[in-house]
Amino acid sequence: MLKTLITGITGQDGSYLAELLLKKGYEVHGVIRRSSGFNTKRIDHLYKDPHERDVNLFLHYGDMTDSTNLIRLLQEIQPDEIYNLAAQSHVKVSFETAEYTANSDALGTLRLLEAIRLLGLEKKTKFYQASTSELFGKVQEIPQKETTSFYPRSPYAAAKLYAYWITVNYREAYGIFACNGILFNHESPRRGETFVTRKITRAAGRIAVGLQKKLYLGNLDAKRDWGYAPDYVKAMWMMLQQDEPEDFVIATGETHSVREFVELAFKHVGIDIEWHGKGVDEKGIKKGTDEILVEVDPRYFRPTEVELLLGDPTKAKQKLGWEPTITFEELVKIMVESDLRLAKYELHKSNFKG
Ligand code: NDP
Ligand code: GDR
Repeated sequence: MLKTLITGITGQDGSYLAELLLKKGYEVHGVIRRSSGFNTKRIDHLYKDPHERDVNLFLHYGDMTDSTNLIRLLQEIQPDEIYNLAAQSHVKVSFETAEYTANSDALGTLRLLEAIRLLGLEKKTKFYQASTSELFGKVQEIPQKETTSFYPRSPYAAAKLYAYWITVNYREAYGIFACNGILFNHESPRRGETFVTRKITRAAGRIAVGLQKKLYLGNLDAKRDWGYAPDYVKAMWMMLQQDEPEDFVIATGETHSVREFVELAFKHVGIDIEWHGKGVDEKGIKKGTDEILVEVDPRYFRPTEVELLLGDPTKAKQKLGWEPTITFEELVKIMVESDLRLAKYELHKSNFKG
């Protein structure tokens, strides 16, 4: 039975990847962080009591900032594949926590690669690095592909740039089967609630049932190539099944603005939005009324912004046979429907409390 270690298993991608690998018959090990609250809600449905039979999912406490912990985990598990998904992954937050972001996202990747070397696992353990379209940052070329030059625009992207290159370097220097998946934005009902897509679909659901009045957003003009997370974790696995380790862009090849996402999400709950004003004064108004549902709040602006991301997934299609299965319209619908159900449940709970 193949063994895999997933860092960041409690995150959006980690949870979908764990599902995929368990279905494929892997023994899955995941790193979780100690927290004073519950942080395993995305994987609770996969977890079985270790005393039961046929248990294939094992969780271990750890942290990307703790070298000895990572070394010990690799020594115990001897994984055939590592998926390094753990990261402080919020771009705006990285401006506030730049040093911590570099420690976990950049040095954390180095720590794992060094652990592979130290334990002599170079020929056994394949390594996937969660690289990002944020590496492209300030537009150099459209669409962005594997050969497009990088121009990071945040502490997060700069940390991920180091992680990208150290992964390439350890592949070239020590022959480790290591791949960078340069993944463009991918979303789902499990997306963290402070990323823009989920923030919008949560608000659409809550406004529709009367639990919220307004949605405050930052830059409405930003454009992203948004795909569906379960499609993207499949690509991660496919990369590690190749004969040779390589880096791949994973994207849909379509780009849409935050404004378009808002319009479509609200349409799904029966609300037509009309835009009035410009820049920080722009407002999204419910058609046929004077009800302001969306306002711009500059606190959500970033000191340096990535204005436009559009990926070219041709290499992934040709070499991996990977293609996205969910369109932008379908993605918005999946997320809104899920968040509308959640809002109705919240409403029911609040009525019940009286
Ligand atoms: P999430 O933010 O949903 O999940 C991040 C995961 O990393 C969580 O499990 C989190 O644990 C864990 N984590 C954070 N810091 C540490 C640390 N210091 N030590 C151990 N674990 C830590 O991210 P996604 O699932 O969306 O993304 C997965 C990876 O892919 C990330 O590396 C992200 O940067 C990258 N990426 C994401 C894209 C996207 O659009 N989603 C696109 C391209 C790249 P906890 O639950 O305890 O917070
Ligand atoms: P991003 O995702 O920065 O692309 O990083 P996010 O959803 O945070 O922002 C996308 C764009 O929307 C604009 N925006 C807002 N963003 C947030 N979070 N909140 C707002 O209120 C808001 N209003 C407008 C942002 O300015 C930005 O332009 C995600 C993360 O998953 C990274 O880890 C990953 O590497 C990249 O995607 C690819």
